[in-house]
Amino acid sequence: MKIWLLLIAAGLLICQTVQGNKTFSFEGYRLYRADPFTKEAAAVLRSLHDAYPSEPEPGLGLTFFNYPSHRNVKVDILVPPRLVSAFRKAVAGRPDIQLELLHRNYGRVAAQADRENRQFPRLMKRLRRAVRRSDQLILNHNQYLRYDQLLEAVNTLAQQCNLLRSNTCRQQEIGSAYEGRKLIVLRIEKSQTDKQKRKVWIDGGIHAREWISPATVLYMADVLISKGLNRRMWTPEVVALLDYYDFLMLPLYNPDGYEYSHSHYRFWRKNRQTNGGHPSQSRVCRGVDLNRNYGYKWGGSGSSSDPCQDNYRGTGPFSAMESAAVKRFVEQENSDKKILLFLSYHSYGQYVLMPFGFKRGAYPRPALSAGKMSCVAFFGSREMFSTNHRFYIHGTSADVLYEASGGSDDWAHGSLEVPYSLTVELPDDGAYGFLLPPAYIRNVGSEAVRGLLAMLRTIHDLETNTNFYRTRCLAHTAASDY
Ligand code: 0X9
Ligand code: ZN
Repeated sequence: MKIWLLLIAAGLLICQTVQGNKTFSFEGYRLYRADPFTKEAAAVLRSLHDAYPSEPEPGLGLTFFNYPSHRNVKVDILVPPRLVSAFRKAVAGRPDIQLELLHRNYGRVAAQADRENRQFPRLMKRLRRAVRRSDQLILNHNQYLRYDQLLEAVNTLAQQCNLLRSNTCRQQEIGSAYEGRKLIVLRIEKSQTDKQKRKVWIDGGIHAREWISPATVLYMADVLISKGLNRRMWTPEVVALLDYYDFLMLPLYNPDGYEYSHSHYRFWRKNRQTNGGHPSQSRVCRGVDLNRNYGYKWGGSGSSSDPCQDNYRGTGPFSAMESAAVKRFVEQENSDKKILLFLSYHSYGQYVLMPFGFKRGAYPRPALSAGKMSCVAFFGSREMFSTNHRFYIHGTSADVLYEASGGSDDWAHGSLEVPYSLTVELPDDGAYGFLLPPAYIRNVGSEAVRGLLAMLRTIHDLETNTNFYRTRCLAHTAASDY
C-alpha cells in the first residue's frame, strides 16, 4: 500500500517537473509600471519597446503588457534580470516618468498563478456540489481550459443546447489556424426561419495571453443556453434575447498562440506563423498581431512592420490565416447587413472601447452614430460596474487607450458598416493583469453577461424609440466629445 503511494507521489513529482521545465519561469524578472508625463517620455518608452523586442527568444527582451503610444498612458513592462540596469538607466533618472516596481520577482507570481490553475478544480470540487443547484450552468467555469478541453466544452454546450431545444445550436468550422488547430464558431439561433432577426458576433482570445477572454465568451454562451432555453432555469430577459438575436460566437480566435502561452511563454500575444526575419535580425521571428492585421486603415499608427515586435501587423491586410478566415465568415454572414453588434473581448484594463482606434480624434460618422455607440458603451460599462463594482472606462480606443490601426472593431464598423462595434477589455486593472486567477472566471463572466444584456437593451431602445437618444443618451455623453 505504502509503496503504491510512494510511486504515485513520485509520478506526480515527475509530471510537475516536466511541466515546470516546459513553461518559462520568469525567475528574477521584474514588473515595472511606467507613467510617462510628457510626449518625450512616451517616445523613450516606445524606443525601448522597439529596441528590446520580446523575440526572437520570447522573454529575452522587454515584454510590454500594453503599448506606450501617448503621454499619461501607464505601461506595465516585464524586465528580465539582464536588462534591469539598462532599463533603469533609460527610465529611472527622468523626472517625466514615474516608475513603480510592482513585483521584484515575477517568477513567484507566475508560479502561484500556474499552481492555482492546476489546483483550483480540486479545491473547488466540494464547494461546486453545493453551488451547483443554485447556478445551474452547464459547465464548471473554474479553470482556464487548454485548446482540446475548450473544443470539448463548446461541443458539450452545443449538445446540451440541442437537447433543450433541437436545432438551436450549431458548431461551424470556419477555417484553421497556422498550425492546423480549428477555428470553431458556435451558432445559437432559436429560429432559423426568422428572416428579420439580427445577428450578434462575439469573439474571444484573439490575443493569446488574455486567458480570461475565451473563458468569458464560453461563460456567456453557457448563460445564453442555460438561462435562455432551459424552462426550469430561464430568465425572461435572456429568453427574449434569443428571440431577437442570433449569436455567432468564436471563443478562441488564436488557438496556436493560446496553446503556446500555456506550454511555453505565458505572455505570448500573436499567432504562431513563421515570418521572414527582420533585416536587422539573423533569426526568424514568429507571429502576427491579429488585431493589427485587419484591412481598415491597415499599417498605420500603433502597428509595427518588424516581425519581431508584439504588434507586428503582418505583410498585408488579412495576411494571417486566422483573420482571413474570420473576415470570410463575417463578410458572408453580413452580406445582408444583418450583423447589428460586433463584440470583441480582450484583457486587461477594464475599458469599453469604440471606433476608431487608428487615430485620436477620429469618430464614426455621422455624429449621431458615434453618439449612439458611445451611449451603448456607457450603459454597458455602467451595468458592469454595478455588478461587481469594477469601473470600466468608455470612449474611442485611440482617445482613452492608445492609437492602434488594423483592429477588428475599426474594420467591422469602418469597412462592413456594422452599426455597433465594441471592444471590451475585461478585468482586472493590473493587480493580477493577465494572471487573473481562475477563481475570477465566474465573477467576470456574470459581469460580462450583464454588460451584454445592457448593451443589447440599449441598442434595442435606440433602434425602436426615436426619443431614447435625446432623453437617455445625451445626458451621459460629454457635449464636447461629438
Ligand atoms: O491593442 C489591442 O489590440 C487592444 N488592447 S490589448 O491590450 N488587449 O491588446 C485594444 C484594441 C482597440 N481597438 C483598436 N485599436 N482598433
Ligand atoms: Zn487584446
